[in-house]
Amino acid sequence: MASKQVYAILAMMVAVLPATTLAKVFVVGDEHGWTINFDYKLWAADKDFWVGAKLVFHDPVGVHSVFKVNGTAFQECIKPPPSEALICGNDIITLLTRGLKWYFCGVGKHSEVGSQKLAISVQSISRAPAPAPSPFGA
Ligand SMILES: *[C@@H]1O[C@H](CO)[C@@H](O)[C@H](O)[C@H]1NC(C)=O
Ligand SMILES: [Cu+2]
Repeated sequence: MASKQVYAILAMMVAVLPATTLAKVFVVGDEHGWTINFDYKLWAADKDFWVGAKLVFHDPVGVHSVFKVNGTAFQECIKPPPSEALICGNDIITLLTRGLKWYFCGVGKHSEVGSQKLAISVQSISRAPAPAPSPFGA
């Protein structure tokens, strides 16, 4: 029966989920990339960031940049020295520790006016539930 197949497929998907959430690579902004006038708060809202996951910023050199900053600098868009910017065009950041992380673009007023800023909360892997029965409990 068709419904049995559907259940079988659903069961497989649930079984695969925990493994895929662990070493995940997030392309920030997905196909929009790292740019102005995109809602990164909304983008981050439905995602779980675990220690070990990677963030990829598609930040064209000379157009955008990435700064990792503290919460105060994030709120007030205080730019660190330019030497601290990540400007390789395809910056990959591995999330090494749990806690809140803040990033913004230091070019022009992209952070202040263009809302080009990303705040995420990284969770520790040791707190991840065991592979069964459901990754959505906590
Ligand atoms: C946050 O970052 C800003 C800009 O780099 C710096 O001036 C400030 O001292 C930092 N605040 C804390 C609490 O580290
Ligand atoms: Cu920018």
